Amino acid sequence: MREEPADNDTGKEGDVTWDESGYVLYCPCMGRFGNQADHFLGSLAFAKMLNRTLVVPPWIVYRHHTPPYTNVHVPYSEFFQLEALSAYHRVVSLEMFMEQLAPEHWPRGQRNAYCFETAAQRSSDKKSCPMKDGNPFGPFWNYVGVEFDKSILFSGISFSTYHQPQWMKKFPPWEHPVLALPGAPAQFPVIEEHVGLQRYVVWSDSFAKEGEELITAQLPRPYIGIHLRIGIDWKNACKMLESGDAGPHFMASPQCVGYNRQTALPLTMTMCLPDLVEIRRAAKLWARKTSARSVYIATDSESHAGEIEKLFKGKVKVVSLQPDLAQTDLYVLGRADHFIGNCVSSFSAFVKRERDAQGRPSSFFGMDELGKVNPKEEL
Ligand code: GFB
Repeated sequence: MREEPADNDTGKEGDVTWDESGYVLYCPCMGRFGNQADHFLGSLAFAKMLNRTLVVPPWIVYRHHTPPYTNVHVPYSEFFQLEALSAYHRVVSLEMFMEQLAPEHWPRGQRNAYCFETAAQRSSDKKSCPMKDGNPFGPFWNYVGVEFDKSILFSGISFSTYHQPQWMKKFPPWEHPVLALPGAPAQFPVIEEHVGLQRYVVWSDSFAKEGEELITAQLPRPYIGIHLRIGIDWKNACKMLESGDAGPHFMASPQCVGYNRQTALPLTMTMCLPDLVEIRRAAKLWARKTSARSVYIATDSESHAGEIEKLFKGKVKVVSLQPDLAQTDLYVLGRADHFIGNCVSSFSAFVKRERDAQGRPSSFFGMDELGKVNPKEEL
């Protein structure tokens, strides 16, 4: 990973100038926040590898059960500092790119889409990139009023560093200034080499301020943060482990079983979908080890707050806010004195990477060696 400071700070929201080295533009069209964050890190590295400015997309938030009952596109800088990314590489927000650069440098009529030949096979003429087919693709490009004029197909290359020379040769910036892609030019989950890029993903001052106020008001330290990914979609996903087809690498699991398939630890059902026994065990263990005074439970469904409260016999405060913004949970989990995450979830992975970058300890359900606590042992 090359980490010299970027030479041209386009991360600041002000006037931006055109970068002759070109741009990478993509739709974060796979999965929800955690998936999008994994893809973002890989895309950042890809843009740096090609020495092109990364056009930072908004987060796509699926608000289909609560108002406004549609996709919401949240600019990156609502949650994170765009300028913090500039310490790694040149970036510009998609909104700024469209407002200040596209009218002159990427005008209507000259907007090329780039995609794999295999992706174009799905289109009716088999020659067009499926940039706007379906949700979230169509709404994403509509958000910035983009129609594509022409498709440029490629094959035999991947987004890895191995193919860097081919990308440079095939798509020189003077002929192809804006590489607009239907999806992230990155793998999921994020590859090991790019995990450390999380350090450039820094909470915005206003979001951090709100988060700190919440922690001060609600969570006496030390506190442990717990991520319960136990909702119905997750239960269905974890069922794939029962058949044994998934193997140790399943969604975000390389973060805990190891990135090398040959040496990866087994992935168990308890790691994917901890039951109440495991949740209680881990909560009790880590609360005791950290002398926790409170426990924060972030959840995609039920919080089990009552059961966890009982475990501590009223000696430890148990808080679950179920906030409107999932990022509030991410912030509070990130700041905990200890974090217990779900190894398979990319939502947990975001928290784990941030905590690693800041030297804070984490563990995963179903994994700690220390887990062999005598269940009769009281706090
Ligand atoms: O973040 P994410 O990609 O992580 O998607 P996974 C899970 C989403 O569920 C989050 C909500 O972005 C949140 O919107 N969610 C999960 C939570 N846990 C919590 C929580 O503790 N608090 C709050 N507030 N919200 C993948 C999906 O999820 O799971 C894929 O991205 C697919 O699309 C797969 O559905 C099965 O990696 O956990």
